[in-house]
This record gives sequence, C-alpha cells and structure tokens, in this order.
Amino acid sequence: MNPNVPQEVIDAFNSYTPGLPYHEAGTTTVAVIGDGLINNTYKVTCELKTNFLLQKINTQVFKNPAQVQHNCTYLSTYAEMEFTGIRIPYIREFAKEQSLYKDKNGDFWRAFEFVEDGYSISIAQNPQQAKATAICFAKFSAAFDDMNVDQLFETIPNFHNLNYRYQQFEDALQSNVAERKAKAHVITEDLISRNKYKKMYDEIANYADFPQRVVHHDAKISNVLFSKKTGKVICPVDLDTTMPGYFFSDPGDLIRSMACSADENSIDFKNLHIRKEYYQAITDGYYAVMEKSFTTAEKKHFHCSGLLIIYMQALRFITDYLNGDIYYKTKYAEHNFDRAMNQLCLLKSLENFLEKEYRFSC
Ligand code: GN1
Ligand code: MG
Repeated sequence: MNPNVPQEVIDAFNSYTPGLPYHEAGTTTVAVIGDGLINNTYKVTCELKTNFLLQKINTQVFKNPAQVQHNCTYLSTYAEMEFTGIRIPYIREFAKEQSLYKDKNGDFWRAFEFVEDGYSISIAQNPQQAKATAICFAKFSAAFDDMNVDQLFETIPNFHNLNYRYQQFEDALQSNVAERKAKAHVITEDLISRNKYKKMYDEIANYADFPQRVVHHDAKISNVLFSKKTGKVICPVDLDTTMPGYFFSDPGDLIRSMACSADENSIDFKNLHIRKEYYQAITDGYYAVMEKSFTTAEKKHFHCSGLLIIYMQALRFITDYLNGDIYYKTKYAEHNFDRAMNQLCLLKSLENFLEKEYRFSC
C-alpha cells in the first residue's frame, strides 16, 4: 500500500455504489500518476470493483475544497442534464451525494471514474493533436454559454487576474530577498518594462464587452484524455480551476503549453520559440468553435491571449522564486528562476512572431 494514501480513504470510496448493495472491493493497489504541480493523483486498482482515480486536494492552493467539489459537481450535472454533448469523468461518491472525503488527518480527498480507454500526453506530437486539444477546451467553454457563471465559486480568488499577479510580483520585490532579487534582476527588469500587458488586462476587466465565461484555467494537452482505441479526444480533466474568467485564459494557456518548441522546464533558452504551424492549429481550432460566442471586442483581442498568459506565468514563476519557492513544486534551487526565464524567452518569441505573421501587437 502506498504510505501516502491512508487505507480509510480507499475503504471509504470502495464502500458505496449508488443503487447497488455493498460488496467487497478485494485487493486494491495504489499507483502515483500525473505530473501536476499542485494536487497528488493516484490510480486505485480494485480486484472486484471498478478502478478509480483518487486525488488529495492541495489545501494550500485550494483553500476551500468544498467549493472545488461544488464546481465539479455542478458542471458535471449541467453537462449531462442540459445535453451539452460534452463528457466529464463521473464523480465517485463515498455516501449518497457525498464526494468530498475528509480523513482523520484533516486531508481532503475526492475520486473520479478511471477512464480506462483514456491516456494523456504531455507534449503535443503534431499540430493535429494541438488542434484537437484546442477544440476540446473551446467546446467545453461553449457548452456552458447559457449557464449563469455566478453558480460557480472562484476556487482560487484572482487566479488569472493579471493586476493581482503584478501586485504579488511587486510585493515580492519589496520583501527582504536580497540574493534572489539580485539574481532575478535580468528577468524582473524585462517584466517591468512590459507592464503594458497589465494595462491591457485592466481594460478587459473594466469593459462590459469582455463577459465572464466558464473557463477551465489550466488548458493544456496533459489535461485532456485521448482514446487508446481511436486516438481522438475523449474529454477535458482537472476541473479544479474551472470558474468564471475571461476569453484569453484558455487559448492563452494552450498557446503557452503547445505552441512552444520545448516545455516550461527547458533551459535551452536560446532555442525556445513559437512554432508557427502549432500556433495556427491552436488558434484556428479554438476560434472556429468560439466564434459564434465571442463578442466583437473578444475577436479583436483574440491574439492577445498568449501574450497575457505567458506574461502572467513568467510573473508567477519569478514571484515564487523571490518568495523562496513556496507555491510550485521545484526539483532544484533555481528551478523557478529557470521557468521564469523560459517564459520570458517564449514571450519575446511570441511578440516577434505576432508582429511578423499577423502585424499584431497588444
Ligand atoms: C499549475 O499543477 P498544474 O501543472 O496543473 C498551476 C497553473 C500553471 C501550471 C504551470 C492551481 O498547474 O496555473 O499554469 O502549474 N495551477 C495552479 O505549470 O496554480
Ligand atoms: Mg492543474
């Protein structure tokens, strides 16, 4: 048994099946899966019951797990009841209408159906896969076009609020971190000189033609399940940050994570660049689905998406570096510095790319 998962948690999620009498799960095994920076995720294999995906919610990040679970449940129910045509993995309950389990250490757990046909990819292997991923996230948002977004909690307040992220960055610069601040200077100066992106965000947040939508807020290829049978996209996963947000978040994260020539952990900074065919595949795919929903202002600013999100991610990584690595899991001392440098290089590449290919700048 994996020591990180208490037996009481496994037993709880194996104790109940809606509509069926209790039966034993038999031998269970637990394996760590996924590469998320926030929650811990496991596959639980059961001899006599269906397997499931188990997650311990990181309550440092998600301060109110009940709200996270409310959003997931609300979205799943809406997706099914309103015949939206999109699929979301079923939530596994441990008692009637109870799906958020608090163990005796005070940790929060929840479980989902394990989609046996599904597999995830961490890096898009071709533009077609990138396009399919973009379409999946666009269909996800579009499916909730008629839903009142106020039904969802803000599971991480100000999550993609660039103004707030900039403030956190400034606060970190003010705090007493002399050594790291000196090292970070090459990055922080460049980010400060680009604060036009913060101003752009302020316009978006203050102008009614940029409505709040249902936004996934972690749109990347590893948050999509592909089918082993068909190779096609089955559904998006990891809905913890799905909450009201603006048009740019999901296409921005898709560009950030898939149009780049190497991922956010690469330190081959010189060679980092935006790949044209991927950028086009992502933006074409996303836009084609959302065109009918987007306002004129959103359409006009669509290509700001990648710029805003990559800028925000660079701010978030360097802020965490300045704060002494308190948010993101890191593997070595300079990890957050390197990630911030990576994002800054990617941002510069995207700025040049958009100028050249689209004559576009924010
Ligand atoms: C975090 O844990 P993961 O990888 O799904 C973060 C995202 C960042 C991402 C950067 C709740 O997501 O916003 O873009 O790391 N999620 C949270 O890799 O902060
Ligand atoms: Mg995530």
